[in-house]
Amino acid sequence: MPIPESLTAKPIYILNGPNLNLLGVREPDIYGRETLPALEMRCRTRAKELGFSIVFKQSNIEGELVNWIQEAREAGAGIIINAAAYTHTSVAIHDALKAADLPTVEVHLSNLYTREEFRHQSFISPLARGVICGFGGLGYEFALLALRQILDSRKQD
Ligand code: CA2
Repeated sequence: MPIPESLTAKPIYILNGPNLNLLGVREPDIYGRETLPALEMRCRTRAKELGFSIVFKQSNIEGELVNWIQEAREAGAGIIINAAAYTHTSVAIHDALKAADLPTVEVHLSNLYTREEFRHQSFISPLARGVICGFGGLGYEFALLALRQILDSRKQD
């Protein structure tokens, strides 16, 4: 019996950068009250509805994020990344995303453009298919929907 395509398809890697493990615990006025495990559950639910499996990771270590991007290059169908503060500093993450050459959506919980000027610069945006910021955890769901459309449109090509 053939295995359904949704079970064989490669996962979407959802990667989260430094301090996002503190979500819901500190600074709720900026980042909301949703914890990272709750955000992961929200992503899993939405991903399942869209026929995706996900790999959901968080690290405070730049090199670990680079390693997961390299893993996604081999094993993933797309990347959703909130690189947190590394967004504004990391040439290493930029280079890894360039090498991965996968459809990538950059997500931020807060609206970067209502915040300090240093948050207006991103090393990731030039490599992303799109950028979503300011919608809290809902932005991750928007990103999954965007990747569904991008990957489906590729299948028809
Ligand atoms: O808005 C976002 O998602 C950010 O990527 C969050 C980063 C920030 O450096 C970016 O400029 C925008 C910071 C993540 C820190 O998360 C915390 C969560 C709760 C308490 C403290 C920090």
